[in-house]
Amino acid sequence: MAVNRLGLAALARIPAEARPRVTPGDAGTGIVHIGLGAFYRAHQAVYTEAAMAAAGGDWGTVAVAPRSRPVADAVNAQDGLFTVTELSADGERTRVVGSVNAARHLPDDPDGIVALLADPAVGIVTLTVTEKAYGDQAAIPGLLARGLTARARTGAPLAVVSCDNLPGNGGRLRAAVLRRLALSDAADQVLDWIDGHVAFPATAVDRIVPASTEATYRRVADTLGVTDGAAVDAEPYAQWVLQDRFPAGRPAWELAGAVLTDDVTPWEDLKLRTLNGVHSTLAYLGALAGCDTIAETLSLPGMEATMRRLIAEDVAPGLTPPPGVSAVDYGEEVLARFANPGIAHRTIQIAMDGSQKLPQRILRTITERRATGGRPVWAALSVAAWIRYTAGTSDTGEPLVLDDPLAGAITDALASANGSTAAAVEAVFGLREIFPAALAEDSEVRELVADWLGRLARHGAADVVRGSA
Ligand code: CS2
Repeated sequence: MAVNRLGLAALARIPAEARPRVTPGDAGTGIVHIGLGAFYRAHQAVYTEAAMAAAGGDWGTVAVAPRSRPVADAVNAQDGLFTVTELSADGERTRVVGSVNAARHLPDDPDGIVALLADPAVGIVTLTVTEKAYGDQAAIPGLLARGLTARARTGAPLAVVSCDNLPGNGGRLRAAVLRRLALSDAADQVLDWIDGHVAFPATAVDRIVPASTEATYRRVADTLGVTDGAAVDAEPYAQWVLQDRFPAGRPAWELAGAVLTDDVTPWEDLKLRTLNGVHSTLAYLGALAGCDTIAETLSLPGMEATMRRLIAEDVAPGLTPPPGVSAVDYGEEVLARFANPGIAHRTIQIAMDGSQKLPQRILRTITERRATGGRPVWAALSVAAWIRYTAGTSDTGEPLVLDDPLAGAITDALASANGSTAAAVEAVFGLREIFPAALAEDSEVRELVADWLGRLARHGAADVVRGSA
């Protein structure tokens, strides 16, 4: 039987419970999203669809792919539609999401995207562009600077919403855009207008969404009888906490389960340091031990106990979680989510861009522990695993790819150490873009990390973890 492509015409043949919750294309475009990756499709696109289903509003999305063209082409060939499959021990559930009106490929028409950012019908710009897109060399703040300059002429207010895993993500994005405007000699009127009319709310986002694989696409074809070139897999869990600053209005995301609040900080600290901190630690230890996925890594003897100690002894003491939430209970929930047998989240995917992730995920935990005189033993293991990972060889001698914007600097630092663990730690800690001076000069931390690094080199990650907790 020929399998048809997903699209408006195919919806009638799809079971009713798997169809979009809104009539696709009915809502006018009120949101521009930048970053058409798997995470966006399984997170913000789903929340916005649910919000429109509950309360309406012209909050259809034009989603922009900054680099990759195939996903934009697939979404357009499918009338904006794509599927999300929730996977868990209880089985799988696939459904079509209908909140995206169209996709655009940024390099094809940057001026068109600038015009879209200036369109007064658009009230919100959301972004999932990863940690490294906030630096001064990155293109996205420049694009936003151009868009806001054009928009200032219309005077229409806007919310620009970072959905990346960075602390104070809204403020960081604002600062990056303003730096770009300063370089371009922006008129004072533009800066004043941004001050009064453009909000950069902070957010904390959460859903485990691995990169799609052949299995993802095959599953959709098998269950719905259509092909979907933009299909994604996700865990059932999702969370979105947003600072409620939307000068041009917003979808009723709270009706979709989002938390709208004044202060996102306790949520983002809890999530970044617990979930993402443990995630990165598992990614480096697992990749060293030859594990392909996070779930496989977590099943190594002693691994769960080690992660529990990392959470309870190093992460939790320095956190002020949101009222009524316990960091240790949250950590248990995180470990259960990581064990989800349906989610094949690859260790090397999470290991990517460590230099951009370590500071907020692990180093802040170390700094907090040291501030009260504690010994961050388990967080030091995490740093040691990262250093050993960056050296490029797994415990079984397989090559490990260092996909990181600071790869050159890290590799040079390690080469200068000539194989000595203490020298390696000292050289890597000298990278000021990653390690703040106070932490880098803390000899107790250096010794802890060097000790773990030596043990990892001698015994391998699996044996070190088996014998440690
Ligand atoms: C992961 C995150 O890739 C990574 O670094 O830690 O993408 C993680 O899956 C999400 O933040 C979960 O919300």
